[in-house]
Amino acid sequence: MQAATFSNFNVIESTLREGEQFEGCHFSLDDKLEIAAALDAFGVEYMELTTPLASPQSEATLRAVAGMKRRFRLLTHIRARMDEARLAVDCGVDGVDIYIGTSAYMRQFSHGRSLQEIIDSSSEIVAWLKDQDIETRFSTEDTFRSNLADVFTVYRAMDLAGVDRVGVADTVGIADPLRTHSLISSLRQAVHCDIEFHGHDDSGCAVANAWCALQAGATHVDTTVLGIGERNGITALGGLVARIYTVDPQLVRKYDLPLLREIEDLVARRVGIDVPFNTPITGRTAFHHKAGVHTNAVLQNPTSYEAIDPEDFGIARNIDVAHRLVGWNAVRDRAATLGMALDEPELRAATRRIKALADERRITLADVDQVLQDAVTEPG
Ligand code: HCA
Ligand code: CU
Repeated sequence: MQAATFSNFNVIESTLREGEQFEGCHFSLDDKLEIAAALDAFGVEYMELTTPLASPQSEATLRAVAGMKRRFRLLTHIRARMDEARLAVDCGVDGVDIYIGTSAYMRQFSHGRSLQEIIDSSSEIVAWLKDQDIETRFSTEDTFRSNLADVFTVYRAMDLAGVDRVGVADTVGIADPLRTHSLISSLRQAVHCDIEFHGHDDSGCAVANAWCALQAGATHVDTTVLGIGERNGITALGGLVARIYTVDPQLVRKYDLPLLREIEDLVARRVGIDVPFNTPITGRTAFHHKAGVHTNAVLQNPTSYEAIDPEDFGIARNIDVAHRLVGWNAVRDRAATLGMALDEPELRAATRRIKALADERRITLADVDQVLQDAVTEPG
């Protein structure tokens, strides 16, 4: 097993902030409380909620979650503005995630502030928040399209100003694992505080990038359930858990793993989507074994074709026997499940019959069972 270069990591679950930015998402206050409670039971270390300035419901939610019995630390996501920081603290958060764009795009088309202005106003806010005993994070939106010398100047200044974490954001999903590893490794040398990674999935690298960030020294990763967020979203909680599990299952045992599926189903229902078939761990086909060579090996030892033990997540594997690729070992297993005593020649003959039928038409498990039944009643 590959050794992890880290022994612990923190999830900042942003389904109620980044996830709220997902197309068609319209969480009611009750939905948000239900999702927060589910993620608390799962064991995420942090939850990040939409800024209370966004709307009255956003503020009411933040106050309600702040008052909830919970284990996670509550964060909200604010711009570098004192009025927003004051409101956040008044709502009862444990910490704030401050973000500001440092790329030329953001400086020109968004807030229009210079680097020195960014540093000065943010340092003032951080100093005030520290006085209130509030955990602070400062991130640079669109980090990978920013001038890295500029970004590092800001990170160093914020580290000196006393932030608990600096955040790297791949806002448009252009980073790849090597670039992520390299940037976070350099940042690890440049600051003393913790490092957070937030990555979008536009080019399909969000989980891989988050993993590389952790290996390079990041301490916190932003996730959402099923990866929902702006456009096609960010690092998925389940995807990250799967990635880390394959390195060392102990690293994710701090979470209540069998709850993952329930939480994904809940969020999928609330935002009106299906859980995609190829979702790691919980996707409908994640533990579906089909080809004869595979099923034969899996029936003897599941790890031969499984990187993850589905039982750890309360999920059952599926050995598919109703198709032309079926092997006689899988047919024997099915016969045993049905309590039918057939010898090897009978099982091999039944397998040939199943393959022939499957070549004629799409067959089901009932067809397989019928072939086996016939083999029992008409031996030879
Ligand atoms: C956005 C902001 C953000 C912020 C990430 C962060 C991004 O919604 O545009 O605070 O680190 O992707 O840059 O989600
Ligand atoms: Cu984002």
